[in-house]
Amino acid sequence: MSRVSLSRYLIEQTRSHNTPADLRFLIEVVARACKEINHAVSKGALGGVLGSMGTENVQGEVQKKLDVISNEILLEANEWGGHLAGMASEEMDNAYQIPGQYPKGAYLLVFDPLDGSSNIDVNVSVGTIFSVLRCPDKYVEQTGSLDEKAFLQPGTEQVAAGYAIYGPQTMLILTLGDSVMGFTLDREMGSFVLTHENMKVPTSTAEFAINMSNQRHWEEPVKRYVSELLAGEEGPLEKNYNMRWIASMVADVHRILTRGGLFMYPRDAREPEKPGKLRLMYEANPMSMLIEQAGGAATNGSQRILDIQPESLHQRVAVFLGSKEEVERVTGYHQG
Ligand code: AHM
Ligand code: MG
Repeated sequence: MSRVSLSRYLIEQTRSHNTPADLRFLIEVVARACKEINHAVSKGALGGVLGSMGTENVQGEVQKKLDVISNEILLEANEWGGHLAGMASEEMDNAYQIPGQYPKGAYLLVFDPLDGSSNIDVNVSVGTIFSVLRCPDKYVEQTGSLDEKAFLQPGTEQVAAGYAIYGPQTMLILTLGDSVMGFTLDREMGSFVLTHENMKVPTSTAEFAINMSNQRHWEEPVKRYVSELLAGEEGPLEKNYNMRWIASMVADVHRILTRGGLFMYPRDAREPEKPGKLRLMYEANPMSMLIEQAGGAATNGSQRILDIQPESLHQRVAVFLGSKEEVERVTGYHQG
């Protein structure tokens, strides 16, 4: 059987599902940038890319050299093609304006250039998460700067979302809104090949992921739920559960897309003014779209993540996502 490359898949989507040509081009450019990031990540110490920059991003987190390199790769790859009205990144304080000499397009690209970067120096999987929105007409300006409000759209408005995972295999996982497809990078040929068609999250699971060291800071519903998971067969759920925590959201979500599971990053009492650690626009929305497209669910404990109206670019959110039965159970505990 002939191999289906990402390019061929996208062209077929353009024909059969009327995927616009400029969206196809956008995904191709993002995929190319991910190959470049993969190259930089895989060089490790040989490329002199490990360690920190000695700077902090807008959230006050230490920036790794590879955070900054990955951000630049994505900006440079995407700024000139005429498919974007603007970009926003976890690593930049403000939205990125398309430089005046380049044409502007219909889409907005939002990304976490290197998620899980605290894992880089210890050689554990990291990844790039991205989300594509349409730029509302009223914000499309051919001159002048793009208003950041253009980005503040609920996750239901995403036209595409995905991530690249840089691990034992490098993969690109993509949804254009009606299924989830997984492509594996053929390192010799330099192309992404469709290897995981129509990825699905099983409805039930016996595996969960949470940073247990924060237990004492969690809210009551999460404390109750996790204590029931830990109680196993003898507890109210009458089932033994297994736990995994990679501390790279891409890697934890990838496991869930492969064999099911529940991922949780609840809000907690350490920083009460912040509703969780993860970012709505760069992490939660794209991952929630993928998980829902694969038959799973994603909430913040009280509502569907994709329905949340963002108020700011770097907004945080609590995240419960994965196999439907468990997401519904933990969400239910928040309700009563
Ligand atoms: P980052 O975008 O700065 O890498 O932070 C996000 C990461 C997620 O990949 C992961 O799920 C989480 O932070 C891990 O947090 P913790 O270190 O609290 O376990
Ligand atoms: Mg991140």
